[in-house]
Amino acid sequence: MKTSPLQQARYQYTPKLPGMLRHGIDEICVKEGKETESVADQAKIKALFPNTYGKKEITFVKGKNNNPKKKEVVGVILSGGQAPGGHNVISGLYDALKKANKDNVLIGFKNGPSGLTSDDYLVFDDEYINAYRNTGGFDIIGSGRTKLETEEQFKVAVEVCKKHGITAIVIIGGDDSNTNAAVLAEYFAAHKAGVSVIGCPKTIDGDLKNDDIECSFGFDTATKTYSELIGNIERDANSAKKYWHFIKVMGRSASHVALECALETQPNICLISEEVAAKKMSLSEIANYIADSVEARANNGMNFGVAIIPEGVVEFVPEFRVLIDEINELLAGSKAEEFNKLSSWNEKYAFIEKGLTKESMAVFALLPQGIQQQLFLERDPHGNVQVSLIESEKLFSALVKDVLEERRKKGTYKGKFSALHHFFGYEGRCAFPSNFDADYCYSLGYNAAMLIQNGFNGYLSKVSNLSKPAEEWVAGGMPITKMMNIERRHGEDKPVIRKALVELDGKPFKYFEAHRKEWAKETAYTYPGAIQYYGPREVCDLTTRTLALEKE
Ligand code: FBP
Repeated sequence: MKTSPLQQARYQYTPKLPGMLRHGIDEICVKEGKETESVADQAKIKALFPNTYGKKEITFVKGKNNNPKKKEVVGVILSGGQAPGGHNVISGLYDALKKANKDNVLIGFKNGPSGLTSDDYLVFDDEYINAYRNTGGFDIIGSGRTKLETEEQFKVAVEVCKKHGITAIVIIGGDDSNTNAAVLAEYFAAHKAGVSVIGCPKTIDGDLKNDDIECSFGFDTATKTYSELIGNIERDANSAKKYWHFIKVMGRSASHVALECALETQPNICLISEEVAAKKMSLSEIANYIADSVEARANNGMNFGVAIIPEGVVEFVPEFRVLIDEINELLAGSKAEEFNKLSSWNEKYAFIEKGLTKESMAVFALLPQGIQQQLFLERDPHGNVQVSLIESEKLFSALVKDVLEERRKKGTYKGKFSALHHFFGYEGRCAFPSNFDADYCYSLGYNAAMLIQNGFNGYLSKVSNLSKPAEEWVAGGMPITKMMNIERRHGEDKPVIRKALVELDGKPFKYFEAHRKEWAKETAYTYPGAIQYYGPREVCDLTTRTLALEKE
């Protein structure tokens, strides 16, 4: 395989471990903390996880490791969307396993959780691992979104584990995948399968975090990649002085990515979905809010700007949520066929007009035709609207244009408005991991091996104190059940890891809130530039602004 000079150089990079994990494996022992309780619904979660609930949080400290050195055969799975650093979790896990006992085996199940149930695997060796160290992507074994959640799947998993002599499974995934990891851990314990399950917190969305998990891996690199691009666009905007750029950034639901990019680049506008929901903002209120910035800047001769739009925002606009629910209802079952038989958009529009409530029709009528059609034509296998495909960057620029036209007619707005659109998502998910993610991920994997070696089950690999240099990081583990509560999912009460949305009273949002008025009017752009892998520590090992502010 042909490799680039950077890739060659990255192969040689030695990820930094937390100080405590730098000791020999025989010199690291477990310090037990308090017994844990789930964040809510304690009685219900305890009843659902009788074997794994309430275990103690643990930290690794210097001391004699008295664990018998039994041979470990570990299976690893990458689950869900790609996030920079996944390869390093696997290489950290591999190195620690081999360091503990050269006969230990690491098996990679291919293409996500389905690799376990279909027993599609490979066995790692030095040569294979070395070709992926410190690189982005999940192509080392592939990823997938199959969920491991049914009794049938668990039974097959037990058989596959038996066949390979597997003693532990490591699941690298987001909140859903780690919820399923906890359920699998409980199943293995209840059935005395002799297999433990350890999770690792992954997602560029940054929404798997809580009192124990300071951030999910991949968020650092992905937001740095988007921020570089946004900064470059800001500089272009400030050079050409003729475009407003509407930039949608990934983040399926929470707005952590958008907020972090805003803190890094100081754009004129950044919408935060959680605020939109809290203030119950309507589409036209949002459009007017953006138009105010366009107008204020135009009045100062600046017919250009940058607006960041979080991917999930439309679902947080209450009237839009109702519209989507009504559309899903309108096309449920056989009604979809009736709709699909209509040949022209005019006929379809009349069908829609008849089926929606007056309020939702008013919202629908506001939308540009392209978006209206998207809502009805691109549907998921269950027939529901695919909200993530809605081009919200185009939606908001079209709505802003309409508002500005109205203002022009009234004579209050005299500027020019020319919009360009971008969507940054896949560009960041497989970037070469920043030094932070390379170190953090390697540490998570290495630490997962330590948890396995010490016999823990149903734990999330935990590395904390992340705003400090790596030598001060703290390694340990937290029972996944501690992060769980009961939520309504698909009409059923389910135990799930609580998703972290942007906290409107948290320091990152407060900082943004304190500055955004000025940023909306002035050109206060900052240009973060490309991720630096080599050079001074204060440039190369920077954490996100979000983490820095949260830990201030
Ligand atoms: P995970 O939560 O699985 O990490 O994935 C997050 C994400 O990257 C979102 O930001 C985005 O909405 C989604 O995945 C895209 O998914 P897909 O890769 O299936 O298109």
